[in-house]
Amino acid sequence: TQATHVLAADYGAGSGRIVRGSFDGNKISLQEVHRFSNDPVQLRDGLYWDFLRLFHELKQGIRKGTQELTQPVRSIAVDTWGVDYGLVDGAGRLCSNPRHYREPRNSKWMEETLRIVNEEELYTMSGVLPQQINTIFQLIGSLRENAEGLRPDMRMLFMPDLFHFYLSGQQACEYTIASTSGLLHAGEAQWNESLLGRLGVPETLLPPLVQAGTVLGQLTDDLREELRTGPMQVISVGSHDTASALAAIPASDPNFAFISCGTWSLMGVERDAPILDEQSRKLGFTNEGTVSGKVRTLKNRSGLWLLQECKRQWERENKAFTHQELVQLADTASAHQCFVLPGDAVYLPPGDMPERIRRQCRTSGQTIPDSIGAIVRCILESLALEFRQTLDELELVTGSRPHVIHMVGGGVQNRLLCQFTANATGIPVVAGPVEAASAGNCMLQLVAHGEVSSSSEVRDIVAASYSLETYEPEDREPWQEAYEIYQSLNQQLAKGS
Ligand code: LRH
Repeated sequence: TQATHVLAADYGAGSGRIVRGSFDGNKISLQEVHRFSNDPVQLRDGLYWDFLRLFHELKQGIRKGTQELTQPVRSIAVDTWGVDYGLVDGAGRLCSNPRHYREPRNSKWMEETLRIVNEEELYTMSGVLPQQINTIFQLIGSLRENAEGLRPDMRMLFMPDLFHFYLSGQQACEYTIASTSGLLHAGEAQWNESLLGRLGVPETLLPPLVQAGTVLGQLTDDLREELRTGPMQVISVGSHDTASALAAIPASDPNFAFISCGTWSLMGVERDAPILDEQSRKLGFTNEGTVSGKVRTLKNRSGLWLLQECKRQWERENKAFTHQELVQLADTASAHQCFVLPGDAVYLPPGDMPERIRRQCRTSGQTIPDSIGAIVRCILESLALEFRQTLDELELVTGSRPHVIHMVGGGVQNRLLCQFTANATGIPVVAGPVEAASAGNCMLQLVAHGEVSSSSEVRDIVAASYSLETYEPEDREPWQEAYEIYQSLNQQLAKGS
């Protein structure tokens, strides 16, 4: 049988990749055709994404991904990190490079917005936990500063929608990426007009919403000519990377929790309806959309970000290590010496992470990690303990304890983290696939082509296509003790802030 080929572009905050997915009717196989780093650029007035470079890389990926095939590539779809957007004018010109969610000014705009609509109300209206990175706060900032000079012909396009626009000429806003914004009605694919009205956001800014799996159009003639490719559809899949990753979770037991672990760690469960009560807000849960129009209730926390930033800092100090080397150093370091709170706001901006970690250990009266291995171990153990805490809290807000944790994303390559997570939570961790977002992206395109019928078939195909590894819990007692220390650290730091 002949395979169906599709291209998936998956942009993370740290790196991007273009893969070609080939489906033989039973299994999907992914081939990475292009990979690149994603380097935000600090200008005098703020932190930006380099959209032009990112679009250039997409073109290179299309060029490489369509070469030497007997069967043409049928379609392409883009998924990206959440919350960020660009503005385009009526002539389709990009008004400025999109801003980066790590921009410190966002905390000011969050405060300003919460003076108009308070935290409780915003949460129940939108289902999205107020966090300074959210689109809504960034948008209020850009409207108030009016740096781009707002005009009635302008449209706001989330990052994946922006790529899709320059690929196909079509403007649309896909539900899962819009669900990270705080601008929708909780759990629904509908702009929240009353909220927009109160905040003074013109409705003309927002493009029409579409569901994941919508064929937007064709690759433009200009691009086909430039890249020397045949016709190719442009499809909106779960264009939020976390939505695509969740679509590809190879779960057979419906009572599962997921951790999508990359720069961020997103941990939660899939549900029919959002959870909007005070307890879930106070515990820090948010509700975002899934590719089947449902909801995932999850915590959006720092993931490998701390480790990535430490690695960068050590490189600046001429101590370059690969991720695998860092994990080996951590493996031989002593266990349970000190912990940090990876989700603490001090870790949000880029910078000297080892110093911030040492400082948090020092101020909380713990052993100060004095070697690279000790710092990496501290990060990995702390992440696992954070997962344990999130699991307990998920049980509180949903009333049921998951039987298994499915972990996907780059974090899966970190075997120590997978094992620590099983140990800390006391339930098995099924690890893989690493490239879940790309796999979910490809699978949704196949659904749009009618080659795969349902989201459960998507999961079965992913399960059949990858060899997954299960980590059983070990060393329960020391991990329980560590968890108690972690919890008191949490209380101590909550009091201090
Ligand atoms: C992960 C992610 C996450 C958040 C963050 C901004 O890549 O998409 O779900 O939205 O980026």
